[in-house]
Amino acid sequence: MSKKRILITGAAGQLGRVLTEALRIKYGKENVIATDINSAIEEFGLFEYLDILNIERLKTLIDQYKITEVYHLAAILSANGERNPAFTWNINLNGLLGILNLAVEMNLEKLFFPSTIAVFGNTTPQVNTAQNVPLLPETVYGMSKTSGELWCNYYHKKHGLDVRSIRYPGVIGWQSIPEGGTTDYAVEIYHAALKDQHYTCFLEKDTRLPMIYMPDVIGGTIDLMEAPKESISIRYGYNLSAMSFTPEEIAKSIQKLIPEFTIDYQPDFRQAIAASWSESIDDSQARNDWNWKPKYDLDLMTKDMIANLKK
Ligand code: AKB
Repeated sequence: MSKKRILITGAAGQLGRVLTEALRIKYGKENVIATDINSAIEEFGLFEYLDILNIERLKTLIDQYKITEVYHLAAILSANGERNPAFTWNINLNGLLGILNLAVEMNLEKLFFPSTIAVFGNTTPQVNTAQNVPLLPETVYGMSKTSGELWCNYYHKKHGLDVRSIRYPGVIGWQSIPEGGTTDYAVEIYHAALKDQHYTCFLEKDTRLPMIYMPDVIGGTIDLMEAPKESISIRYGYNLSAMSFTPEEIAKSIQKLIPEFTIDYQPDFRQAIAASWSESIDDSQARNDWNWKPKYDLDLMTKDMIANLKK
């Protein structure tokens, strides 16, 4: 096996920034190349401008840096996706197809594809959603990720590609404010609690969604990528679960530390998106296959978020 050299697409995004740093700590700064169309992260280490639809450029970078693994994070999320469906489909699905082809052509050792709870839809059982359920997503983002999962599975079966994937819940972290997602409220709320002691939520107070704290996402993603090939039984997206809560419950968790914090609710178009997703997830397959186990629950996360944001 050749030396591990990683390329990350979408590295300037909410997850990309933190994952890039974690991979650099684990595998060495010189072995992790961050790419994005946003150059905000170029000061932190090896960075290359990359539009993921420019496959020739990606091919050059893989060749130049002798890349062995790609984490393909670049994507347009659920809420922004609804504003421009055709563009979203092009970035999310054609971007992935280009990378899947290159991965086979250039003999990449591994590919990571982030999927999402947005693959679930109104026909999916919403409580303790099992791994294999009807998928009829309501958003173009969900459609692109559902199709992406199928393509990953196909490339594994047809070409033996070692592609691995997780259906991420809403990701919460203090490092940046996410853009264009439906679960973004659960990050915005902490910033607002510290700045204004008030937050106006764009979801209804009782909308329960699966969520996960950043250290668990990073740990889980790296654990999946490090797991022995034989233990990976799913080549589309692994269900992953850490916690589930409503806007009212996260507000109460914040009030334990900031008693003056208040919240009100002005649901917008994102409410219908959230209502089509699962409330909670059965992730027993991930737990059995590669020992997935989250460390953070809601109150532990709130404590850590507030402590870090105060810094
Ligand atoms: C979004 O809200 O669109 C994302 C997701 C759940 O994939 N955070």
